[in-house]
Amino acid sequence: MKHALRGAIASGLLQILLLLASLVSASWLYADQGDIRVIEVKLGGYRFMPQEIQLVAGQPAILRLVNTDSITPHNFTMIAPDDAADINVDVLGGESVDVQLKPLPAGRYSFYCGNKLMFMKSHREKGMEGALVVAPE
Ligand SMILES: [Cu+2]
Repeated sequence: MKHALRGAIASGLLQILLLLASLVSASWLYADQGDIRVIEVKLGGYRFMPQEIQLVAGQPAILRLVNTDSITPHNFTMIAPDDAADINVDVLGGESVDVQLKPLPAGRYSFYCGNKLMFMKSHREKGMEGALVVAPE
């Protein structure tokens, strides 16, 4: 009886371990297949770092927006030729947000922080702007 119970617990544990192992290997496979470049952009001190982001037309990319200020909320706004590719994302202090970039035609696209406190200069006026430079394929 005791042995049977122990056996049942052991096989239950084994099943859980196998399930975990399959989940882990599935996520590894996924990471292997995804060939998406992740570009980290820091938002802090009224600056973007880097201020210029280089891309190649048609290559998928993810922008990882990291707000390095602990309290000040920032924002990433970019107007694209195609409205569907526009970006307008808020990033709270200390947080980070991933944005999937839609494919863009070659060109230079300005981006900026759209935040502004009443009676104060906008973050953009304080220098919080940059450019996404998309090279032809
Ligand atoms: Cu800002």
